[in-house]
Amino acid sequence: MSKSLNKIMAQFNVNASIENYGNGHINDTYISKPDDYILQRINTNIFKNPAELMDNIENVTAFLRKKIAAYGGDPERETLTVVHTMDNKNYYQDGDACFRMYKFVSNTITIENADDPMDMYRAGHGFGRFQALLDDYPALTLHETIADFHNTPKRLEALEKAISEDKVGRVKDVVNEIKFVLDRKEMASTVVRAINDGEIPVRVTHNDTKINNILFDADTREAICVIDLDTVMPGSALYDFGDALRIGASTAAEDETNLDGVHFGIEKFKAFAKGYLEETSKFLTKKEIELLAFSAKLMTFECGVRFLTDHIDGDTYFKIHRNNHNLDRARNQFKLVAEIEEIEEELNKLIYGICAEIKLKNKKK
Ligand code: ADP
Ligand code: GN1
Ligand code: MG
Repeated sequence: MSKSLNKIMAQFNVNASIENYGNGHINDTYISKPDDYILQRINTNIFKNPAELMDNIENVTAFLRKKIAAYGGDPERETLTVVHTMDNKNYYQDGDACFRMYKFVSNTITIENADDPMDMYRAGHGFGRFQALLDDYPALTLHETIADFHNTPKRLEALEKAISEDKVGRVKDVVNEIKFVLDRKEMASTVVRAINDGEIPVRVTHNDTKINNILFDADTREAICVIDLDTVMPGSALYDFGDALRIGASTAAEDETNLDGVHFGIEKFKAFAKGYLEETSKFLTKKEIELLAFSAKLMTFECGVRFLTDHIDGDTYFKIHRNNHNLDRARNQFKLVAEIEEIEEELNKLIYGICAEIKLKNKKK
């Protein structure tokens, strides 16, 4: 592979060949051969302060490592390990480019789209445990790596700005999608308002809980390690719960264009919620529980808004692999939002049913 990447690897004292890896939309990921290390080029157009970002990751993984050791887990497999450069830095800067390295967590798989609700149950445990382990981490000591990341009203403002600028002349082709968003403008502020009013707490959250951001054990399929920690910041548990269901509960990929095949799977929602609540119901507040089902709708909506904005802006943020890729993604997300609207009450009942079951089980113990 590229000679210059080999030079970068050498900065981390690793001499190996290297290949492209992973399906992320933001960073460039490579794997060493033999597969002992992951090298990533941090997307510094998006993450403007790599030093602060790596500071967050080092601190959070160090905290997790202690907790994992305390419960008898394996810190080498259950959280990421940052590899330092030869001069003991946690990333290497080569001109404008920034690279970091992690130990490769072996014998694991990633799942792009869960077909089996049991995988969603395990994912729910994975992200729920992550939240639980970080429950006593001092949230406000973390840097905000992307300002207002899940501030949905601000995401709408960005869309409105993109529409008014219409930089690449695409607005005329997306009037239906724009209308879909503007018709739902009111719900956008629900979580931000609840945080500002002190109705729901600020917690340490992951903020990008796509199912492919968990490593599952290749043999047992247990969710063992939460990865992609760039957006770990102060946030709301609702962001993590909702965002995980956005693709996790869908019957199709995020960019599926045949919308007849894109549905919000209730069984997968239920399975994820059960796993997540088994880890978190003891500390989530009443208001958070009340908004869990809503958060799946909100986070799917927000991501659709971001894809639509990027399409209108000329595809400058998310990696695209074909024409109209961001528009396809946006339409896919809006199809899911429309479906969740139809079943939101049912989803709420499922949440309360699961909470009651967990309470009963804990009483019997
Ligand atoms: P992005 O921000 O671009 O999504 P990720 O950090 O999620 O990048 O990494 C992309 C993919 O690389 C993941 O989905 C996973 O398959 C793989 N990966 C990342 N880190 C590790 C690791 N430490 N061990 C094993 N696989 C990893
Ligand atoms: C990006 O990095 P990745 O592919 O896990 C994005 C998320 C979006 C997601 C949509 C930093 O996640 O917020 O929900 O794409 N990450 C960032 O698939 O913007
Ligand atoms: Mg990722």
